[in-house]
Amino acid sequence: MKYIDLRSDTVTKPSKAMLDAIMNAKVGDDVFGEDETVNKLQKRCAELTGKESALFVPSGSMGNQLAIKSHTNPGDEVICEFESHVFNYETAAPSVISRVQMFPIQGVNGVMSVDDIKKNLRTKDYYFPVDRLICIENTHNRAGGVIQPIENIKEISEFSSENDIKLHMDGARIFNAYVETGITVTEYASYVDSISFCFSKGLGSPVGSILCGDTEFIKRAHKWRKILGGGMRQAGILASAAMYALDHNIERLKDDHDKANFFAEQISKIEGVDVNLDLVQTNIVIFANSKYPKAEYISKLKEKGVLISAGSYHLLRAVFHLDVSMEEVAEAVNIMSAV
Ligand code: TLP
Repeated sequence: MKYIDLRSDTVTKPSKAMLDAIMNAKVGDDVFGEDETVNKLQKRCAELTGKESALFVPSGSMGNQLAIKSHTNPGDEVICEFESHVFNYETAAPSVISRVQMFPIQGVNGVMSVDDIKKNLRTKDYYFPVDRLICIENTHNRAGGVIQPIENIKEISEFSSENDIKLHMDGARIFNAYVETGITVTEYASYVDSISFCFSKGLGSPVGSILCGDTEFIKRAHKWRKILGGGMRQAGILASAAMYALDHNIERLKDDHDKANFFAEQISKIEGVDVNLDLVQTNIVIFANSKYPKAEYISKLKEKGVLISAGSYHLLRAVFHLDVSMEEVAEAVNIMSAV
């Protein structure tokens, strides 16, 4: 059966044109720093984010974990949002790799206010851990692709510099925020010490993410990438796909947002389906269905050819990407209505 796959924007397969770019990639051994395409990509991403340096990494998770490792010392504390990817979906890696304590703060739809952070900030008393890093996620996955308001980012940025705390942005889907708000990635990145983003989500590459920051930070991350076994040799094969994605697949993300909006509006009319349309800001739709238990509903839809994934708690998630057409989205809506 051909499925309409809405589980994630990670499920896309490289297009013919992207495969051609891969075939023509100039490669070398990146562990020796000799892969031309990786070097070009890193330079381009450093420029794009206005940072001194960038490091190509296999995954968004590794980008986040290298950021945490390179900003902190064991025993430090990292403030993050309660529903963040780094806290929920990275297998407690901060406690294993960086030996830090995560301090999750409940935000509103994925957005932590500076007041919430202030309230929870540790004093300098010796028995407290040191608050060394704050992580924010833009767009916020579990909240449903919610964009962090720029004023909020600015406030957290000012607060963190005043308190000598580093700020990392998990920008796995930062280009989704950009196409919607018009705020450039350079501007978003200017408020944080480090930013990571993924080529393998809406941008449609098969593998790869990037971590950007200052030179000393990236040097530490580079060493830790090697320690974690992330030295990738002829990684230009992957970097060429990432370059292609940056050239061709950014502006089209808006189409994915249109599909998400259409889907959300349509399913909101189905009895038993509950979706907050205000939170559908980019390419993710989080919704609830009161008619069936979650797992049963997912498997009923699968039987009819639609794949969706489980969101947090009782929630369900559908994600829109370049491998699903508007016609397929309409078809998915029809199937959901029938089910
Ligand atoms: N998100 C995946 C799953 O892990 C949930 C998805 O299907 O959405 N930051 C954010 C905000 C993410 O959404 C993800 C992946 C990552 C980091 C990690 O990226 P990868 O999967 O490349 O390690």
